[in-house]
Amino acid sequence: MSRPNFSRSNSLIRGSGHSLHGTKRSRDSIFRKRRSGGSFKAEEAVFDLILLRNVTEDAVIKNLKTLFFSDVIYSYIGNVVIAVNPFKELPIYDATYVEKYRGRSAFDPKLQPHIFALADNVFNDMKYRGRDQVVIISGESGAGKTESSKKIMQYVAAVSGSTDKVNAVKNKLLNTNPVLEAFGNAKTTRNDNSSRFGKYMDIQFDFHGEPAGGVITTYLLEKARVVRQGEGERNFHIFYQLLASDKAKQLGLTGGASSYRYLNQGGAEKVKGMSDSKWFKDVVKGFDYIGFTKDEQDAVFKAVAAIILLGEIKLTSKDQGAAFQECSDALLSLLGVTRDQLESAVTHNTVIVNKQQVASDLNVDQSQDAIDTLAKAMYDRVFKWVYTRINKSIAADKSAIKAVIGVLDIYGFEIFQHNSFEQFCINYCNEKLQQLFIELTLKTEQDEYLAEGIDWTPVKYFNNKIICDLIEEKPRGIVALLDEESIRPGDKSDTIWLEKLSSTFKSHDHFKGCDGTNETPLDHSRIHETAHPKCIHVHMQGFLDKNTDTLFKDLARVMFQSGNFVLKECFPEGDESTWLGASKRPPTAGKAFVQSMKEMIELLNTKIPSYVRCIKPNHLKAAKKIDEDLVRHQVKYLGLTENVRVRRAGFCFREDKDAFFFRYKLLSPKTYPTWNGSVEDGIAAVFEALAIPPSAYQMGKTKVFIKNPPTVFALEEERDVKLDEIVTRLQLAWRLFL
Ligand code: AOV
Ligand code: MG
Repeated sequence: MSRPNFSRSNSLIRGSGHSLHGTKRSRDSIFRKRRSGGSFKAEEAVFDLILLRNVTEDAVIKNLKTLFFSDVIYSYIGNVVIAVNPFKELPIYDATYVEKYRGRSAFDPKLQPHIFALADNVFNDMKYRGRDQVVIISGESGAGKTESSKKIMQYVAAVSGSTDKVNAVKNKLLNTNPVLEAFGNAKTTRNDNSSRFGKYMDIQFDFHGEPAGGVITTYLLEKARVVRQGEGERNFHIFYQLLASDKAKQLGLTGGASSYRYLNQGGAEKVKGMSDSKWFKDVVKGFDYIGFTKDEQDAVFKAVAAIILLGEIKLTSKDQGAAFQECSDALLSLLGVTRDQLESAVTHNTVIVNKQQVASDLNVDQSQDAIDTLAKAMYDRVFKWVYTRINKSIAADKSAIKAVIGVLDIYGFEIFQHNSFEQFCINYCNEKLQQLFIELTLKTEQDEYLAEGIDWTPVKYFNNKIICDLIEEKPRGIVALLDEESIRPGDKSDTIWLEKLSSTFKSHDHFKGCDGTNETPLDHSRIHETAHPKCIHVHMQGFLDKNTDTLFKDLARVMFQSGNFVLKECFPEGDESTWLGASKRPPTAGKAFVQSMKEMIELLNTKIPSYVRCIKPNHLKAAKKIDEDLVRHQVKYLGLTENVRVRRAGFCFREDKDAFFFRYKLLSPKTYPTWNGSVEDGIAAVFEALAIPPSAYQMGKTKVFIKNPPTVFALEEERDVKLDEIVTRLQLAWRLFL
């Protein structure tokens, strides 16, 4: 008799009582040891944390650790996959592993936990039930989200069709990764390949369940990095890749990365184990596959090179304002503008007063700021242009799409020495996802109990809504107050805004305003985020500028005048003929980000969610090393122990009545070998035979729900014993017969 085909909703049993080796013998001995209260031993690690005998934080960590040191980096909490970053290549992603997990029942308990199991489950549910899916990947910076998202794409590509047409689509989709990572990722102190943008990608499937295309949505690129990098960090990869390529010289880039101001501030121009020149070739190959023309590629690379050279402009003061002291011809040629056009653009600020253009001079410092602003705006918009162009090439016709698998790979929680507007947004994004996780995990449970007519008392859990509200609430959240100050007429200053924050939230549990002490200096505030045991110091200075994010008209104009068609397309507001018309104030960066998060959550809510929770084992990026405090901290804020408890407080196991009875009917002499009664009565007889009290289970409309794992252990154990007896009896009968 084969194991029942555990469906997605009853997958809580997955890995049930299995040791690392998953054999019957070791399983039995584990149960017995457990029953006799034996201490936690290495070989007792479970694949599904729901099956831990005592759900404590220590037990969760020990279990993760035990598995990790046996190179089992994945485990489950029900249908949630936990992934501990191994920081080394493991031979568990090749074709044989794809075959191992392909088409197996969801999270087959005979197989080690794997992200492929989740991918297979998601793929099949999309293919055979036509339901839109989304895999939500979370965890802190460097925990393995981006790698996980690629494994999912790799699996889906491997198990879907292989006609020429489908292969062409798959090639395009897979090639978006090197391109987007080159433009949107950078080395930070936390991660050598850190995503500096949020990414949501829908893989679209046709009516045969084959990949037909995709659509990428991105969230707030950390553009400040273009002009400033912290110690040990780099600018976006593409800058270094371009410099390491044959193209560099043709574009007038004659120096190495360390000679350019926009690229050398972190003093980490090379990344260990990363070949910039090889990656550049992959970017070009990716562009080719996706369908970028050579002209488009050239225009994009010219824009990237121009940004590097913008950083080399030297200014000098002239009369009341500023002028160029040095500006390379190469830069002018890349931008396709004259020296006068560029000089005038970065040294003036034009405003419209009474339908007239009024230009004022900028001094050297202001002009330098204008150059930096231009560099950031160019990069941000070129990035947008690239992914929009990718979408044009990969998106399938709507009428051809049956269902999608979405993959969300955002930037993880991050806390640096200096946390500015970018970290504020990134951490808020993670708070939103954490909130969604809590809500959806509970909601799914509740919905099923409700649908099945099961009695149950909702379980209390920490809801981080209070932190999200602190940031997003209208009219008195941090972002609303920031906006109020940003658009208020008259002189603005961060100080006024900071004072407003301090007084508004003076008794808020998760906020501490500046008080001039060492703990909270004058330009700081502290926000107690979910991911941090203490408050995060947020350097609020500069928030107003970053929020308003104004681009002087002169800068937009010079870009619109550019001979580089990509840049021209990126700055439509530079068209002077539109300046006198009614102009709407663009939304502030903060408001736009809150809105984009709202839309993201709405989008995720329309799909069947699956979760990957990534854990970073150490900050050294080292293999075979677990920093227990660090892991404990993540287990805490990801709410893993809570998650296990919630699942167990409900019903740890559920199974269709027919399948359940088929599996366990041999446990009662009343129901085995023959039974003519109803399935419900038969199931009751099985429970009775094992002296399992009615309080231990409930009969839903279509499924049996079991409260606690020991009941499932008992059923499985008894079943193994009965099977042994049956086999022994058959062997005996066979011998007698001979
Ligand atoms: P992240 O996406 O979670 O961080 P990544 O997915 O970029 O983190 O992982 C960081 C690094 O860890 C990778 O570059 C790999 O070297 C290693 N790694 C992660 N997962 C695996 C795996 N399954 N097998 C082998 N190595 C792995 V961030 O984008 O910074 O939030 O913002
Ligand atoms: Mg990432």
